[in-house]
Amino acid sequence: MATSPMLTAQERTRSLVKTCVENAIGTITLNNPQKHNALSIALIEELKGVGAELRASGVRVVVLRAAPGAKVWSAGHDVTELPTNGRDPLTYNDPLRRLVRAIQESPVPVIAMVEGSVWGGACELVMSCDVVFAAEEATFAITPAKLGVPYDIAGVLNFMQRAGLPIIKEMLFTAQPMSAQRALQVGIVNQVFPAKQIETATYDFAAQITRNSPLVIALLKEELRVLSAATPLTPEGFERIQALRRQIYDSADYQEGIKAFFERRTPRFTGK
Ligand code: YXS
Repeated sequence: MATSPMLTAQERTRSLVKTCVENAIGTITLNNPQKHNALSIALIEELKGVGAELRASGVRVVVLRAAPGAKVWSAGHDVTELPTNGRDPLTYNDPLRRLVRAIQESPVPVIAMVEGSVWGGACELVMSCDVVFAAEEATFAITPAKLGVPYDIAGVLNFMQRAGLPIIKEMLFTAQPMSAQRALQVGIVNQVFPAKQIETATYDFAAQITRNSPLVIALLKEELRVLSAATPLTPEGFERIQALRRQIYDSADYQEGIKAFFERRTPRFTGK
Protein backbone atom coordinates (compact mmCIF):
# COMPACT_ATOMS: atom_id res chain seq x y z
CA MET A 1 0.00 0.00 0.00
CA ALA A 2 1.48 3.33 -1.03
CA THR A 3 1.80 5.82 1.79
CA SER A 4 2.15 9.59 1.69
CA PRO A 5 5.87 10.13 0.90
CA MET A 6 6.21 13.10 3.16
CA LEU A 7 9.47 12.22 4.95
CA THR A 8 11.85 10.95 2.32
CA ALA A 9 15.48 11.75 1.69
CA GLN A 10 14.33 13.38 -1.53
CA GLU A 11 12.09 15.89 0.23
CA ARG A 12 12.94 19.45 -0.77
CA THR A 13 11.55 22.70 0.60
CA ARG A 14 11.59 26.05 -1.12
CA SER A 15 9.88 28.92 0.66
CA LEU A 16 6.38 28.53 -0.75
CA VAL A 17 6.16 24.89 -1.84
CA LYS A 18 7.58 21.55 -0.69
CA THR A 19 8.22 18.55 -2.89
CA CYS A 20 9.16 14.94 -2.43
CA VAL A 21 9.36 11.81 -4.56
CA GLU A 22 8.73 8.20 -3.61
CA ASN A 23 7.75 5.17 -5.70
CA ALA A 24 7.65 7.34 -8.87
CA ILE A 25 5.00 9.55 -7.24
CA GLY A 26 5.90 13.24 -6.91
CA THR A 27 4.20 15.29 -4.20
CA ILE A 28 3.96 19.08 -4.31
CA THR A 29 2.71 20.69 -1.09
CA LEU A 30 1.53 24.31 -1.08
CA ASN A 31 3.45 25.81 1.82
CA ASN A 32 2.31 29.42 2.47
CA PRO A 33 -0.33 29.00 5.20
CA GLN A 34 0.10 32.59 6.41
CA LYS A 35 -1.52 33.73 3.17
CA HIS A 36 -3.70 30.63 2.80
CA ASN A 37 -1.61 29.52 -0.18
CA ALA A 38 -2.83 32.49 -2.22
CA LEU A 39 -1.68 31.96 -5.81
CA SER A 40 0.87 34.78 -5.93
CA ILE A 41 3.35 35.18 -8.77
CA ALA A 42 6.09 33.90 -6.45
CA LEU A 43 4.17 30.78 -5.42
CA ILE A 44 3.13 30.01 -8.99
CA GLU A 45 6.68 30.39 -10.27
CA GLU A 46 7.87 27.94 -7.62
CA LEU A 47 5.04 25.55 -8.51
CA LYS A 48 5.98 25.64 -12.18
CA GLY A 49 9.65 25.14 -11.34
CA VAL A 50 9.15 22.10 -9.12
CA GLY A 51 6.66 20.63 -11.59
CA ALA A 52 9.30 20.72 -14.33
CA GLU A 53 11.91 19.22 -11.97
CA LEU A 54 9.58 16.37 -10.98
CA ARG A 55 8.79 15.60 -14.62
CA ALA A 56 12.53 15.59 -15.44
CA SER A 57 13.13 13.23 -12.52
CA GLY A 58 10.88 10.65 -14.15
CA VAL A 59 7.88 10.61 -11.81
CA ARG A 60 4.83 8.91 -13.31
CA VAL A 61 2.20 10.96 -11.44
CA VAL A 62 2.09 14.12 -9.30
CA VAL A 63 -0.05 14.77 -6.22
CA LEU A 64 -0.77 18.50 -5.60
CA ARG A 65 -1.84 19.18 -1.99
CA ALA A 66 -1.81 21.61 0.91
CA ALA A 67 -0.32 20.76 4.29
CA PRO A 68 -2.05 17.88 6.10
CA GLY A 69 -5.19 19.14 7.84
CA ALA A 70 -5.18 22.51 6.04
CA LYS A 71 -8.35 24.56 6.66
CA VAL A 72 -7.74 26.45 3.39
CA TRP A 73 -6.27 24.53 0.44
CA SER A 74 -5.79 27.81 -1.45
CA ALA A 75 -7.45 31.24 -1.21
CA GLY A 76 -7.15 31.67 -4.98
CA HIS A 77 -5.48 34.38 -7.03
CA ASP A 78 -3.45 36.79 -4.89
CA VAL A 79 -5.83 39.76 -4.80
CA THR A 80 -2.95 42.15 -4.05
CA GLU A 81 -1.61 41.28 -7.51
CA LEU A 82 -4.82 42.02 -9.42
CA PRO A 83 -4.17 45.16 -11.51
CA THR A 84 -6.35 48.23 -10.80
CA ASN A 85 -4.89 50.44 -13.54
CA GLY A 86 -7.16 49.42 -16.41
CA ARG A 87 -5.08 46.38 -17.43
CA ASP A 88 -6.69 43.03 -18.11
CA PRO A 89 -6.36 41.04 -14.83
CA LEU A 90 -6.30 37.61 -16.52
CA THR A 91 -4.34 37.58 -19.76
CA TYR A 92 -2.67 34.71 -21.57
CA ASN A 93 0.59 35.24 -19.70
CA ASP A 94 -0.97 35.74 -16.26
CA PRO A 95 0.87 33.37 -13.89
CA LEU A 96 -2.37 31.47 -13.09
CA ARG A 97 -3.02 30.96 -16.81
CA ARG A 98 0.51 29.70 -17.35
CA LEU A 99 0.25 27.33 -14.38
CA VAL A 100 -3.07 25.87 -15.58
CA ARG A 101 -1.64 25.30 -19.06
CA ALA A 102 1.48 23.67 -17.58
CA ILE A 103 -0.73 21.18 -15.69
CA GLN A 104 -2.91 20.51 -18.73
CA GLU A 105 0.09 20.07 -21.05
CA SER A 106 2.09 17.96 -18.61
CA PRO A 107 2.51 14.37 -19.91
CA VAL A 108 2.24 13.25 -16.29
CA PRO A 109 -1.20 13.03 -14.63
CA VAL A 110 -1.76 15.51 -11.77
CA ILE A 111 -4.04 14.53 -8.87
CA ALA A 112 -5.39 17.37 -6.72
CA MET A 113 -5.73 16.11 -3.15
CA VAL A 114 -7.97 18.67 -1.46
CA GLU A 115 -8.39 19.29 2.25
CA GLY A 116 -9.99 22.58 3.33
CA SER A 117 -11.60 25.33 1.28
CA VAL A 118 -10.70 26.23 -2.30
CA TRP A 119 -11.39 29.73 -3.66
CA GLY A 120 -11.51 31.53 -6.99
CA GLY A 121 -8.66 30.81 -9.35
CA ALA A 122 -7.60 27.91 -7.11
CA CYS A 123 -10.87 26.21 -8.09
CA GLU A 124 -9.80 26.48 -11.70
CA LEU A 125 -6.37 25.13 -10.73
CA VAL A 126 -7.97 22.12 -8.95
CA MET A 127 -10.51 21.59 -11.75
CA SER A 128 -7.73 21.64 -14.35
CA CYS A 129 -5.98 18.76 -12.63
CA ASP A 130 -6.66 15.35 -14.12
CA VAL A 131 -8.23 13.83 -11.00
CA VAL A 132 -9.59 15.42 -7.80
CA PHE A 133 -9.75 13.58 -4.48
CA ALA A 134 -11.37 15.61 -1.68
CA ALA A 135 -11.80 15.27 2.03
CA GLU A 136 -15.41 15.32 3.27
CA GLU A 137 -15.16 18.87 4.67
CA ALA A 138 -13.56 20.38 1.57
CA THR A 139 -15.46 23.18 -0.22
CA PHE A 140 -15.15 24.88 -3.61
CA ALA A 141 -16.11 28.52 -4.30
CA ILE A 142 -15.70 30.15 -7.73
CA THR A 143 -15.59 33.86 -6.92
CA PRO A 144 -15.24 36.23 -9.95
CA ALA A 145 -18.77 37.58 -9.42
CA LYS A 146 -18.02 38.25 -5.74
CA LEU A 147 -14.79 40.09 -6.52
CA GLY A 148 -16.09 41.80 -9.68
CA VAL A 149 -13.43 40.12 -11.84
CA PRO A 150 -14.08 39.57 -15.58
CA TYR A 151 -12.92 35.96 -15.76
CA ASP A 152 -11.21 35.06 -19.04
CA ILE A 153 -12.29 32.77 -21.89
CA ALA A 154 -9.78 29.96 -21.22
CA GLY A 155 -10.72 29.91 -17.55
CA VAL A 156 -14.45 29.72 -18.21
CA LEU A 157 -13.83 26.95 -20.74
CA ASN A 158 -11.91 25.01 -18.09
CA PHE A 159 -14.87 25.28 -15.74
CA MET A 160 -17.22 24.17 -18.55
CA GLN A 161 -15.11 21.08 -19.13
CA ARG A 162 -15.49 19.97 -15.52
CA ALA A 163 -19.26 20.18 -15.01
CA GLY A 164 -22.47 20.90 -16.88
CA LEU A 165 -23.55 24.49 -17.58
CA PRO A 166 -26.28 24.60 -14.87
CA ILE A 167 -23.76 23.63 -12.20
CA ILE A 168 -21.10 26.04 -13.45
CA LYS A 169 -23.70 28.85 -13.62
CA GLU A 170 -24.77 28.05 -10.04
CA MET A 171 -21.16 28.27 -8.83
CA LEU A 172 -20.24 31.36 -10.90
CA PHE A 173 -23.44 33.36 -10.27
CA THR A 174 -23.54 32.74 -6.50
CA ALA A 175 -19.78 32.59 -5.75
CA GLN A 176 -20.81 30.45 -2.78
CA PRO A 177 -18.81 27.39 -1.51
CA MET A 178 -20.01 24.01 -2.78
CA SER A 179 -19.57 21.00 -0.47
CA ALA A 180 -17.33 18.09 -1.46
CA GLN A 181 -20.36 15.80 -1.41
CA ARG A 182 -22.25 17.99 -3.91
CA ALA A 183 -19.07 18.42 -5.99
CA LEU A 184 -18.83 14.61 -6.11
CA GLN A 185 -22.47 14.30 -7.21
CA VAL A 186 -21.96 16.73 -10.10
CA GLY A 187 -18.65 15.26 -11.21
CA ILE A 188 -16.30 18.07 -10.21
CA VAL A 189 -14.63 15.73 -7.70
CA ASN A 190 -13.71 12.12 -8.51
CA GLN A 191 -13.82 10.69 -4.97
CA VAL A 192 -14.49 11.93 -1.42
CA PHE A 193 -12.97 10.41 1.74
CA PRO A 194 -12.93 11.10 5.48
CA ALA A 195 -9.92 13.34 6.24
CA LYS A 196 -8.10 10.45 7.97
CA GLN A 197 -8.29 8.27 4.85
CA ILE A 198 -7.65 10.70 2.03
CA GLU A 199 -3.84 10.40 1.97
CA THR A 200 -3.82 6.60 1.79
CA ALA A 201 -6.61 6.58 -0.78
CA THR A 202 -4.85 9.17 -2.94
CA TYR A 203 -1.46 7.43 -2.90
CA ASP A 204 -2.98 3.99 -3.50
CA PHE A 205 -4.75 5.48 -6.52
CA ALA A 206 -1.55 7.20 -7.69
CA ALA A 207 0.34 3.91 -7.37
CA GLN A 208 -2.12 2.29 -9.78
CA ILE A 209 -1.21 4.91 -12.39
CA THR A 210 2.54 4.34 -11.89
CA ARG A 211 2.05 0.68 -12.81
CA ASN A 212 0.62 1.52 -16.27
CA SER A 213 2.38 2.60 -19.46
CA PRO A 214 3.65 6.19 -19.07
CA LEU A 215 3.83 6.56 -22.85
CA VAL A 216 0.20 5.57 -23.35
CA ILE A 217 -0.97 7.68 -20.40
CA ALA A 218 0.86 10.71 -21.82
CA LEU A 219 -0.72 10.09 -25.24
CA LEU A 220 -4.21 9.64 -23.79
CA LYS A 221 -3.88 12.79 -21.67
CA GLU A 222 -2.78 14.86 -24.72
CA GLU A 223 -5.48 13.34 -26.92
CA LEU A 224 -8.12 14.26 -24.34
CA ARG A 225 -6.69 17.80 -23.99
CA VAL A 226 -6.61 18.46 -27.75
CA LEU A 227 -10.02 16.92 -28.44
CA SER A 228 -11.76 18.65 -25.51
CA ALA A 229 -10.19 22.00 -26.49
CA ALA A 230 -11.68 21.76 -29.99
CA THR A 231 -14.21 24.55 -29.30
CA PRO A 232 -15.66 26.53 -32.25
CA LEU A 233 -15.00 30.19 -31.44
CA THR A 234 -15.18 32.69 -34.29
CA PRO A 235 -12.82 35.72 -34.33
CA GLU A 236 -15.92 37.91 -33.97
CA GLY A 237 -17.03 35.85 -30.98
CA PHE A 238 -13.60 36.12 -29.40
CA GLU A 239 -13.44 39.88 -29.93
CA ARG A 240 -16.97 40.37 -28.61
CA ILE A 241 -16.11 38.59 -25.35
CA GLN A 242 -12.86 40.51 -24.99
CA ALA A 243 -14.71 43.81 -25.48
CA LEU A 244 -17.26 42.81 -22.82
CA ARG A 245 -14.42 41.86 -20.45
CA ARG A 246 -12.64 45.17 -21.06
CA GLN A 247 -15.78 47.13 -20.15
CA ILE A 248 -15.67 45.32 -16.78
CA TYR A 249 -12.02 45.67 -15.92
CA ASP A 250 -12.42 49.37 -16.85
CA SER A 251 -15.51 49.63 -14.62
CA ALA A 252 -16.07 51.16 -11.19
CA ASP A 253 -17.49 47.78 -10.05
CA TYR A 254 -14.14 46.08 -10.71
CA GLN A 255 -12.37 48.66 -8.55
CA GLU A 256 -15.10 48.33 -5.91
CA GLY A 257 -14.73 44.53 -5.71
CA ILE A 258 -11.02 44.73 -4.97
CA LYS A 259 -11.41 47.71 -2.61
CA ALA A 260 -14.08 45.86 -0.64
CA PHE A 261 -11.78 42.83 -0.32
CA PHE A 262 -9.04 44.90 1.29
CA GLU A 263 -11.59 46.73 3.50
CA ARG A 264 -12.99 43.32 4.52
CA ARG A 265 -16.56 44.35 3.67
CA THR A 266 -19.26 43.26 1.24
CA PRO A 267 -18.84 45.02 -2.10
CA ARG A 268 -21.58 47.49 -3.18
CA PHE A 269 -21.85 46.84 -6.92
CA THR A 270 -23.74 49.51 -8.96
CA GLY A 271 -23.57 47.81 -12.33
CA LYS A 272 -21.39 50.64 -13.60
O1 YXS B 1 -4.20 40.31 6.87
P1 YXS B 1 -3.03 39.41 6.50
O2 YXS B 1 -1.82 40.14 5.98
O3 YXS B 1 -2.73 38.37 7.56
O4 YXS B 1 -3.54 38.54 5.21
C1 YXS B 1 -4.72 37.78 5.34
C2 YXS B 1 -5.45 37.86 4.01
O5 YXS B 1 -5.43 39.16 3.42
C3 YXS B 1 -4.63 36.90 3.18
N1 YXS B 1 -5.40 36.40 2.04
C4 YXS B 1 -5.14 36.74 0.76
N2 YXS B 1 -4.21 37.55 0.23
C5 YXS B 1 -4.24 37.69 -1.13
N3 YXS B 1 -5.12 37.05 -1.93
C6 YXS B 1 -6.05 36.23 -1.42
N4 YXS B 1 -6.88 35.58 -2.25
C7 YXS B 1 -6.10 36.06 0.00
N5 YXS B 1 -6.90 35.36 0.84
C8 YXS B 1 -6.44 35.57 2.08
O6 YXS B 1 -4.29 35.85 4.05
C9 YXS B 1 -4.27 36.34 5.41
C10 YXS B 1 -5.20 35.49 6.25
O7 YXS B 1 -6.51 35.68 5.68
P2 YXS B 1 -7.79 35.84 6.62
O8 YXS B 1 -7.46 36.66 7.81
O9 YXS B 1 -8.91 36.30 5.75
O10 YXS B 1 -8.04 34.31 7.06
P3 YXS B 1 -9.41 33.67 7.56
O11 YXS B 1 -9.05 32.34 8.10
O12 YXS B 1 -10.15 34.64 8.40
O13 YXS B 1 -10.27 33.46 6.25
C11 YXS B 1 -9.83 32.51 5.30
C12 YXS B 1 -10.55 32.81 3.96
C13 YXS B 1 -9.95 31.94 2.85
C14 YXS B 1 -12.08 32.53 4.13
C15 YXS B 1 -10.33 34.31 3.64
O14 YXS B 1 -8.94 34.58 3.64
C16 YXS B 1 -10.88 34.68 2.30
O15 YXS B 1 -12.11 34.80 2.09
N6 YXS B 1 -9.94 34.86 1.31
C17 YXS B 1 -10.32 35.26 -0.03
C18 YXS B 1 -10.95 34.09 -0.80
C19 YXS B 1 -11.34 34.59 -2.20
O16 YXS B 1 -12.35 35.29 -2.35
N7 YXS B 1 -10.48 34.32 -3.16
C20 YXS B 1 -10.66 34.78 -4.56
C21 YXS B 1 -9.40 35.59 -4.94
S1 YXS B 1 -9.64 36.35 -6.53
C22 YXS B 1 -9.48 35.04 -7.61
O17 YXS B 1 -9.09 33.94 -7.25
C23 YXS B 1 -9.86 35.26 -9.03
C24 YXS B 1 -9.30 36.53 -9.61
S2 YXS B 1 -11.59 35.21 -9.20
O18 YXS B 1 -12.14 35.93 -8.07
O19 YXS B 1 -11.91 35.87 -10.44
O20 YXS B 1 -11.96 33.84 -9.17
